[in-house]
Amino acid sequence: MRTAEITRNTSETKIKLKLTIDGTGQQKIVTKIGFLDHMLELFTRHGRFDIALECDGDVAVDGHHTTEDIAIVLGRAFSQALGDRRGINRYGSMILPMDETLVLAALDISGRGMACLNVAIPASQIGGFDTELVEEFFIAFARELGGTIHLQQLAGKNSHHIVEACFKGFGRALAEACAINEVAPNEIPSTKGTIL
Ligand SMILES: [Mn+2]
Repeated sequence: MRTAEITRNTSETKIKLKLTIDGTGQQKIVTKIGFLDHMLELFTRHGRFDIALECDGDVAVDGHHTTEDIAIVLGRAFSQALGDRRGINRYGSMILPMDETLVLAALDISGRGMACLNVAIPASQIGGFDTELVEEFFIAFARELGGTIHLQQLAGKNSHHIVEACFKGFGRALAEACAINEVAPNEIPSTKGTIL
């Protein structure tokens, strides 16, 4: 079972997370930020992970610490649950349409943490959530996972759709990258012999 359980407490956020990579999309997510709950629920459902996540953060300040710290804990949990990366596909991608929006999500679980976003979100806030935190989320996730995340907006105008397409597409791409490659289930997918 590829699972991880993490508790992380700082003066800014207190987070409890339970992750199962090979799940069915079950979720219990409470972040105190409605729009972030919505995005993480989509990510969980479309990646078919099981995630129980509770965050008690300083949302009276703003959503920054909560968003970034949740991404840290999620990225770390996926990294832990994947272990030495043996047998995984390593790469995953999805071109995700949502109405007028189209977003390309591509991922390489390479050992190198990096997020490249080319996404123009017209609104600065969605339901009180600062949209500049989208990039912060993926940067923190990529760093902790040890992987390269690309999100390229190919079309789209509606801010809610654009962000939602990023989270859904990333969920699908991550599920594919984490999945076991049936052709080479015992190989570490790197010419270097190690990914970590
Ligand atoms: Mn929505």
